[in-house]
Amino acid sequence: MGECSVRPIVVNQVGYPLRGEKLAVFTGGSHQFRVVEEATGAVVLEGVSGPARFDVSCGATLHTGDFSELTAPGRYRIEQVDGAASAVFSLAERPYHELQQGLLKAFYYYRCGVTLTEEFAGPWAHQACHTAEGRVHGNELLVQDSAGGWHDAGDYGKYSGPGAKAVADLLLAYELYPSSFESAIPLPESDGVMLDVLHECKVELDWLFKMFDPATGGVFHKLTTLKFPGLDVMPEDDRAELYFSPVSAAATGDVAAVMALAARIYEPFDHVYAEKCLQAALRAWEWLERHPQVPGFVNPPDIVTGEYGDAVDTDERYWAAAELLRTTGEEKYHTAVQELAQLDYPKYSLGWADMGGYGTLAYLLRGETIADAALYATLKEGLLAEAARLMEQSAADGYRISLREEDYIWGSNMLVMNHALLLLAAEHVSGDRRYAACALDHLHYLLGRNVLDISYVTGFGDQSVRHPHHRPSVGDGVEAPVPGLVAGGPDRGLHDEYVVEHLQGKPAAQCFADHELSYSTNEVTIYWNSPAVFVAARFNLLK
Ligand code: G3I
Ligand code: 9MR
Ligand code: ZN
Repeated sequence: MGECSVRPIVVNQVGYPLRGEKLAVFTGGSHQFRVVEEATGAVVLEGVSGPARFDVSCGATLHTGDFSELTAPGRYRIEQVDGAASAVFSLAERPYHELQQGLLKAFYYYRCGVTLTEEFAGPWAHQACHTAEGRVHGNELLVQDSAGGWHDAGDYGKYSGPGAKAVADLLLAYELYPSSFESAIPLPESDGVMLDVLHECKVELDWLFKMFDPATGGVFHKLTTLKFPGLDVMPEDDRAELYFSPVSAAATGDVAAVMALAARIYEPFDHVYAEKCLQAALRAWEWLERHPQVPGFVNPPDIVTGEYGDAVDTDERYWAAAELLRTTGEEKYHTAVQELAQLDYPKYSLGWADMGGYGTLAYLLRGETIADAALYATLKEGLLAEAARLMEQSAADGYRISLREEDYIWGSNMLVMNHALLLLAAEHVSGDRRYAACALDHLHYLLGRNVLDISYVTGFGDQSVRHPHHRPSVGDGVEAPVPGLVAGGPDRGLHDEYVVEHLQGKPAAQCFADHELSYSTNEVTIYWNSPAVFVAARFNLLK
């Protein structure tokens, strides 16, 4: 495959709930359309799409057709007289249930250090990987246990900050929508007592404990080999030496925050574990206090794996303070939040570099009655203003999402899902359901209602990503990619050789290639999956 082209009729390929708005987007000249039952070819609805307009990000003239009137469960496609047809999609009760399960199961496939057994991984089973101890870079006589956690992405690096973002999204999803997580995935740990989402997050938290520098209490930025292995190397065959990169303030702040969050979430199930998380959070916080000003992380010269450089660490400190406040109730963290909130950095952004949004959410979710009234009001207004901006941008967009042309960056699908998460947070604090409707439009985009007619989630949708830049999917000899993985999506910066050669001059939203060589558009990561789990959890119960 590789290059993807503009398609005449696009829908959410997974489908739509029986009730509520159902829209398809058209690029052809004709405005007449009909909905056809897949099995019988029977026309079940005829309609006319609205006025056409040109969309700059997509480089196409678009119009929207409404088929909300159709409410009978089934499998359908949309057709036009000139022969154009959409992907097949379902109308069903709870159409996003399996999707949510699959997006969460993806984290099992990302597990490192354990055998993925056939019982749980099917054809994607593989041997345990990366079980060796890691060397502390710069102090190479020091070696320590480094096993476990999740691989970051299509590469096998493990990075503290991105890992913390992924866990935070999953724990917040559980906190806001616990009943969406009731069915077992299942996982090897499924026990009917603690939900699988919490079992899965424990995998990463257990590894994050190992990322502490025993000497200082700071958190190592990452654990990787010196360079990336070849694209077809299976995880268990990647046996190069593993190195802990130096401690960074960003990683230490992120881990302080996520450990404080975890301490709260796990307390009802396992007091000892919750206490261990809290002690880790306190350790990391103390490091931050002792290091008020430190330069941002840069890769040591001999390490060329993902850098995740982040020069600004006030947002991570703010998030850590807000989570510690929420978990312990101690006044000193309230003072820290109040001070850090005065500084200038994005307060409604959800990472991986700009984590301030999580601090804001922690403060707002803690509750109004115990908050500093002025700060609470400022942050709530700010959140709703940002949500309003996203709604406005979405209303002006041909596919109803909030990305501006310049937002089609490396990992643009993370922005799509982060924005949806933020809209849902706005719904949560305001009770206004219009934010959720806009968030759902973002899910429709991810699952195929986009200019390329592609579902960016492997294994979900009639025309989903088939060739992700994901080493196990390339190396395992199985035709289908590992399922449930969210691809990065269009990146107008054309950041790899494949897209430089094939996509010159394309409009922003078309700068995507379903090709295994395109690491800047078609890689997958844990922190692109995690906000998608949050969004799917909100809509899992829709009928
Ligand atoms: O923020 C700027 C924005 O202001 C500017 O307008 C825009 C123009 O290109 O760039 C934005 O920065 C981009 C940044 O991501 C935003 O998050 C950079 O161009 C872009 O190069 C950078 O890409 C990161 C990429 O690593 C390269 O460093 C991705 O976010 C990040 O997700 C990705 O992470 C990799 C890891 O290194 C290794 N593991 C896989 C993972 C996913 O590909
Ligand atoms: O394969 C690597 C991918 O997993 C990383 O996310 C990406 C980050 O920059 O880098 C990829 O490796 C490429 C390297 O950066 C440049 N040379 C080609 C490599 C891919 O084959
Ligand atoms: Zn591994």
